[in-house]
Amino acid sequence: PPAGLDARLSYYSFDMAGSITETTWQAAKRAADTALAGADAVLSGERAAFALCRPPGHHAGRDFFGGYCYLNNAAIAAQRFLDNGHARVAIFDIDYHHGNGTQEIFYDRDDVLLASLHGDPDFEFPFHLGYARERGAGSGEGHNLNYPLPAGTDWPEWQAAFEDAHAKISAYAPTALVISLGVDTFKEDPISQFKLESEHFLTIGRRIADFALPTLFVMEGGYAVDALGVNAVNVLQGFQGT
Ligand code: 7XA
Ligand code: ZN
Repeated sequence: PPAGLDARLSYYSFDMAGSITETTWQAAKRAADTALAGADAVLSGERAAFALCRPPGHHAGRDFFGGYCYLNNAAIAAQRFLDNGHARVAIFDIDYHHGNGTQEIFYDRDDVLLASLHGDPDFEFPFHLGYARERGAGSGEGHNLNYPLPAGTDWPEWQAAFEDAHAKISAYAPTALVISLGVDTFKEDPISQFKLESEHFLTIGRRIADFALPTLFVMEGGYAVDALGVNAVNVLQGFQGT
C-alpha cells in the first residue's frame, strides 16, 4: 500500500462514492453483524430473516470497497451458512446494480452460486464487471450468472430474466438462500433506469418463497425514499403470503 492518503484511498476503493470517517468501521461492522444475526436466526430454525444493513455490501470485495459498500454483508452471511452445516448457498442479487464484490469473492468457488440481475455494465455502475460471459473460474465455472439488462427494462423483460435465474438456482439445489435485496429497480428510483412498479415487488417476494428454502434477505440499494418502505415490505409480504 502506498504511504500517501489519496493514493491509499484509491488503492482500496474502486470509486469515489465511499467516504471514510471516524465511525465508518463501526457502521460497516454493525451492518455485517446484522447480516450475521439474520443468518443465525435462520440457522436456529426461522424460515427467514430480513437484515436491514446500512451501509449495504454487495459492491465490497475481498480487499476493496466502493459503491457505498465496505463489508460484503451478503457474502459474510453466506459464509456463515456454509460454516454451519449448509453445503450449497445461492445468492440471488436483485438489486439494480451488479454485485461485483460478491462475484469477486466467490468467483472460483462452487459452494456458492451467484445470480445477479442488473443494469448492463456498458452504461451502468459499477461498470466493467457484470457481463454474461463472466461465468466463474476453476471449480466456480458455471456458478456465476450475470443478467445485464438495458436501460428502460420493464417488468416483462425483468421478470423473464428473474425466472431464468430462478430455474437455474433451483437446479443448483442450494440448502440456503441469500437475497441481495435492492429496490432501486423501482420506476421512480432517482439513480436507476428500470421500470418496476410497487406491485411487482409482491410478485418477487412470492416467487422467492417458492424456492422453499431457509432465506435471508439482506438490504442493498434503493433511493426513491417515499416508496422505499412500501417496496421493501412488499417483497417481504409477498414472501410471507400476506
Ligand atoms: O447497489 N448499489 C447501489 O445502489 C449503489 C450505487 C452507487 C452509485 C454511485 C454512482 N456514483
Ligand atoms: Zn443498487
